[in-house]
Amino acid sequence: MERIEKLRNLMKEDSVESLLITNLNNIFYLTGFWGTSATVLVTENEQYFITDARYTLIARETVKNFKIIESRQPLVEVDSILKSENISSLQFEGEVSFAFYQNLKNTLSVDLKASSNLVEKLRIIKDNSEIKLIEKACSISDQAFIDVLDFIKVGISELDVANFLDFRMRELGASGISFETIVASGNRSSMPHGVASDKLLELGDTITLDFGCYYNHYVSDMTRTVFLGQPEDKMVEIYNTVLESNNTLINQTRAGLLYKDYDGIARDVIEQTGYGDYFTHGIGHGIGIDIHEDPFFGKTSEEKLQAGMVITDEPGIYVDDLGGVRIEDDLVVLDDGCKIITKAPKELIII
Ligand SMILES: [Mn+2]
Repeated sequence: MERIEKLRNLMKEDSVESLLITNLNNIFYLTGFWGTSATVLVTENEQYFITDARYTLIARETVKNFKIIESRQPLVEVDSILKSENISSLQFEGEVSFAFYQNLKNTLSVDLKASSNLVEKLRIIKDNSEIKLIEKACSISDQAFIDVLDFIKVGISELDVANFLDFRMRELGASGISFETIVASGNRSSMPHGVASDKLLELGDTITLDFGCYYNHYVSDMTRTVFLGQPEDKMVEIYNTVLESNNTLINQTRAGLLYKDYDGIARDVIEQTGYGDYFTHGIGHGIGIDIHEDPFFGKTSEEKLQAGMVITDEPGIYVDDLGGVRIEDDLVVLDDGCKIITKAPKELIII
């Protein structure tokens, strides 16, 4: 079924008379349009795509099955459509700014309804074409990781390493990086999200690399931790604990697993080794067009994994003044298990 028809079914279930979509990633998902100016309105019987003159030609080529309207005042167009279709209520997305909301209130005469994130609900389950793109993005990051191992050495900076990864991913076909590359070495590796700095790599450093790319608008997101020279025994213990946590979760991931158990399975492994207080973030998140998207795994959530979700498995242990380890894979949830789509090596690597 076409995405727009699935969306319309959700609208019916929720009694949403009309839906205004302004999030550009949601619009890309529904229409294939990529640009900075677009507004989508979905009513019971029709769907409208409003953009300005810069994008009209692109829209005519890309956006199929929508009525395309060229305008620099999309809400004025929305108002006239709602009036002509005798629509009395409109749902808009929850993330809009207060200024936009005021604009809605001032321009439209319909009841404004709170968002129920209907497009996000569709995006949570990936179809095969989406999974292929995410797999390709992952294969690019995998190769960049293999290649950066030959580049890392004492005396270069974290930024040098980040720049290498970023450029290498582009060379391998990525259109860009999916978030600011994290290279955290030595004591800085105890910062879960230490973005690359001008700190120089030293012998004995633990180095956490968290990075990803875009391929045809879909992301990869992976983390590996490597050691520059022989690590201390305690860091080896931490590494093996995180790896066991990551692998234990992979072995138990399948459709039907509760979100709270997705977090709990990985967390239990770390707690049993006594490092529970040092695993300070969530176990993972969905990926797709956004680097962080549904599902998110609350420690108490009774929701269940579904086949077709693409999620991260990223346990970590961070000890101040010592260092940190995180290992992150991307997984496709299947009915009877999961498929690991990040394939870069995870055994302890000493450079
Ligand atoms: Mn992640």
